[in-house]
Amino acid sequence: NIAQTDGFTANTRNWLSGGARKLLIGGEWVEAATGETFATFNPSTGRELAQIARGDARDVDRATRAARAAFEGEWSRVKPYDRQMMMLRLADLVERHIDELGELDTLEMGAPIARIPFMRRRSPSMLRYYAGLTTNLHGDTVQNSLPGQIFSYTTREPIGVVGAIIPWNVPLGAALIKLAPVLATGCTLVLKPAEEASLSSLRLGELVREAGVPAGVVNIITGYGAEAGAAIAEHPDIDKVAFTGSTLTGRRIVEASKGNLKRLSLELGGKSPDIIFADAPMDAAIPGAAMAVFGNTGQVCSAGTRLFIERKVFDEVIEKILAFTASLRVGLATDPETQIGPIASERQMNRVLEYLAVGQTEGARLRAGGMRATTTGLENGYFVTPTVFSDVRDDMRIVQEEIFGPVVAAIPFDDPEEVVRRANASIFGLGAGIWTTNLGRAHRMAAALRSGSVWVNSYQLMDPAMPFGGFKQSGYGRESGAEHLDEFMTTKAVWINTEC
Ligand code: TXE
Repeated sequence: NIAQTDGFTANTRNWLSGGARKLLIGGEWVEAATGETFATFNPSTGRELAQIARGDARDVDRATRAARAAFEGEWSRVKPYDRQMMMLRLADLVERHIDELGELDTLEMGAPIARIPFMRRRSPSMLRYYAGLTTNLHGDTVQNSLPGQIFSYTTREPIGVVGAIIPWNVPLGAALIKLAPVLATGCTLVLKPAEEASLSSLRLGELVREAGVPAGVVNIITGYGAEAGAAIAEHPDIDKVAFTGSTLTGRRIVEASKGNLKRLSLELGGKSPDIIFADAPMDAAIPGAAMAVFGNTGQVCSAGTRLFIERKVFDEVIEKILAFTASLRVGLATDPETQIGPIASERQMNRVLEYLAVGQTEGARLRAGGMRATTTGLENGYFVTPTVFSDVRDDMRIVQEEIFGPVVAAIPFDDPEEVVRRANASIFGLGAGIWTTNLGRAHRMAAALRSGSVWVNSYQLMDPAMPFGGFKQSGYGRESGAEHLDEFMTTKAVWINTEC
């Protein structure tokens, strides 16, 4: 395994050779209660990468007790200013160690190594943005209409112990987007990374301790969804669950969390429309629309998977999209030239391959890709060639269901009202793209599309200061932006009779 990491930082090589990775509970790295571990794999090669502790309900319970004790103890007395300082220290550590963190995501999830410069800016910025808000959290003094001298004010308090269950498609980013508001608001955390991609979360856990965050504030339980994840959703002493993942699992979490009526935020799946009008700035629209779905090998919840193209330019745009797609370099995630890495796991690759078969059975016309890539050097990894379908119907499964792979369905349309209706005809509502040089139309479309984010002449732009989340079955609650903090806080109303 170490040979695969040639060219990587010495820290990554040493860290990976450090034996089975443990759970972080109450500031200590400990084995799972059962002593069991599970294997995680490098999707570029199919080879085992590491053994990781297989946490279950008992470990979640231990972690929740540690998180509760920290919430009620030392952490509750840490001033917002000092939490801010810890977050800024952590942001510096994340920036300093971004090569290692990025390399772990490359090795374990298949994110192309070329992504690291982007991560270097984005990852610490999430912590820094919320650090900035930490000292600005406050309630209000409120005028009331009661007789007498009654003074009323509100305070905003941390909700308590947060369980965060995250997916494997953007491992470090998903961990940071949950961790930053937890630290900012003074909550404590039980984090469960996805079983396919736990390593960068575990390395982040070490940096959290190095930044001086007290023991028990951040606990990390690795393990399977049905064991560790379900135990978090059910646990009676967890106050809130922040979940990112499939709509199916989100629904299970809603059911499992009913026992203590946990607060929930759900960032779920999508089947986002990306709409190219005939007057689009084509030089930007062609690569933009292709990467809107092929970026991160299609494993993005807001990927632009339904590509609507105005009929009069349909053939021309498709030809250009096909040419751009053919130019994309599919390769090992560790190769700096790679643009499209592997699918993150064998399970996910098989799911994508099944959809490719379904698309052809349903009668869609395959224009590019459509198969596992098995060229020399890639044959043991989980590679799928970027795939373009045309001649689809709106009711086909490949047009309605989230595939979560590099697969786009191209669909002609004739007028704006029609495309709005068809774009909105989905159970999901996460992202949407519009490519046009008509400013008025851009605004009209942005208003009419039922989705949490709309990108005009761009796609997938994200920033810690802008909210991200879904309409309809893409979930509820927003991540990023100042309102994300509301999800982690609760309001107390205080009444003082000042006549006594
Ligand atoms: O997701 P899951 P999977 C979609 C995508 C993909 C499909 C399946 O369409 O093809 O989901 O992927 C944990 N109680 N997305 O199976 O199950 C699990 O351990 C509590 C979209 O990987 O949602 C992991 O940590 N937790 C998505 C996390 O949930 C449970 C990103 C996500 O896994 C659990 C990923 C349970 N019963 C997949 N079962 C997005 N919106 O970005 C599993 N988990």
